[in-house]
Amino acid sequence: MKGIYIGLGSNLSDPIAQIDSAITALDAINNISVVISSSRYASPPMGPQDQPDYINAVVEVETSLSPHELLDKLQQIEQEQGRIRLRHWGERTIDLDLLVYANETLADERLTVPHPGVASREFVLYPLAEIAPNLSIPTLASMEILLQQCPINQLKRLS
Ligand code: A4P
Ligand code: MG
Repeated sequence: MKGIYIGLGSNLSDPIAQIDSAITALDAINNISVVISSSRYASPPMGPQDQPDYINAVVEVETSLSPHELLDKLQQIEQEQGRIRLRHWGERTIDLDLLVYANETLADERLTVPHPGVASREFVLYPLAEIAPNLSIPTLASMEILLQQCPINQLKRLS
């Protein structure tokens, strides 16, 4: 199935390389192929300001995996890349979010799809719109309206 979108974000340990290797790892998984990838985008952190700026991107994948099976794979990649080699264990170098899974909507203790941040986070919405300008996201307004309602703030598309 196509129409499945994954958001990637990193602000530690060479964020661009983290994004690139997560995309390579995704594509290398059986039953997942990356169809298209957005540009990389830079933005100041949402949340605590005493942390580095983020790099974000969105990819479309084609997969036969269910939403929960796909989340398992995303979390595996997070675990493989998710720790820098410092004492304080657990510093996250990559975040992988399942943004949209075709026309499905679901909400349980592990997974909410569409991801609740899609419409309000410019660093998710703008890269998504770059690769899927006409996407219709279940329960949400058209992409055109979503973009109008989401200020781009200091988001920068990297060349
Ligand atoms: N989960 C539920 N739904 C989903 C979904 N659709 N996709 C659950 C992925 N996971 C989903 O996630 C916590 C749990 O959410 C998972 O175990 C899964 O079962 P997490 O990523 O481990 O938790 P977190 O890092 O604490 O997430 P939190 O607090 O939601 O933070 P975010 O949303 O990950 O934000 N600023 C910029 N500019 N760019 C960024 O990318 N990212 C963050 C982290 C903060 N500021 C940022 C950015
Ligand atoms: Mg996450």
